[in-house]
Amino acid sequence: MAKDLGALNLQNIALDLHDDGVLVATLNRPDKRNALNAETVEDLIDLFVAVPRAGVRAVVLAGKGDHFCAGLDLVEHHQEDRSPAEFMHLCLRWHEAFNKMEYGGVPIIAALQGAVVGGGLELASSAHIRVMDQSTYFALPEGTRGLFTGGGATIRVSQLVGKARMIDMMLTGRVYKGQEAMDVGLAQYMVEGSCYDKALEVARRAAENLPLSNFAICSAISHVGNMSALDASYAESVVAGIVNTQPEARHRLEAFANKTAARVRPNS
Ligand code: 1HE
Repeated sequence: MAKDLGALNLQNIALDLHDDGVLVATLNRPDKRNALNAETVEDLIDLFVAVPRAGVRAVVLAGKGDHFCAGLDLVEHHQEDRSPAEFMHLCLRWHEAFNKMEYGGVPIIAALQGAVVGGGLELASSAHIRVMDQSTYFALPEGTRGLFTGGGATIRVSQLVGKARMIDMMLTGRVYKGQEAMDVGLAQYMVEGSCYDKALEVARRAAENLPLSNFAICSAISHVGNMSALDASYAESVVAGIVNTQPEARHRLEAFANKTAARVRPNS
């Protein structure tokens, strides 16, 4: 385990760092359907603060058991009987974790089986790529539970599916699964077999890219999306200036010029 990761004291996330630099991070509360209690949110912050500095080349974010994540720990929330200020501060911790993921510069591939609901969908939408299988289903049941989203769904889920679909999901409890979930943009891959195996394959492929290219892909696109077109074109130029002149890319360009590099083909 890389030094920064080995020092972590995570309570509810299991880590497995592969030789190729792919880190598998698994939510590890299957008895509670991986519901996000306050402790797990702190784990996510600690983990994704460490990941960009630990030499990790890509992350598979998985959930142990039949369900990826059941969202906010409703039992803890009920028992804590939080004040508005307390819950606001808790939501800010969720945002801290999810922003670290989205803007951290290391590709995160979510393997989504079973329920991906409420805050579980907010977590999944903070990853860069989502992989579903035949068991996966997505929902935002907050409306039916007398709640509202607090972990970034208004930002990320509405970006994925559009405002009108998100409002429908929240007003009616509508569930998306199968091809329809793919069609509305909730996932990029759907497999017959294990979403975990496919997520690992995708992560391994991403890990072959140069880290600086992945850093730009997994941070600049999100930052640029928050800017005016004028500032975005400036920022993109600055990022391209750094990434597209990196010495580590020279041999890849040379291989193309030599005609030894793979060409982009319809089946590649
Ligand atoms: C939980 C939670 C949870 C399960 N918080 N403990 N999220 C929801 O509204 C989803 C709520 N959960 C469910 O609808 C179902 O549990 C599942 C569809 C995910 C799974 O069903 P099932 O039949 O496999 O499990 P179960 O019998 O319902 O639950 C098993 C255990 O997990 C049980 O605990 P036990 O100690 O009684 O065995 C459940 O209490 C526990 N569990 N889900 C706490 N969510 C920042 S704002 C975000 C807003 C939200 O995310 S709203 C939450 C939306």
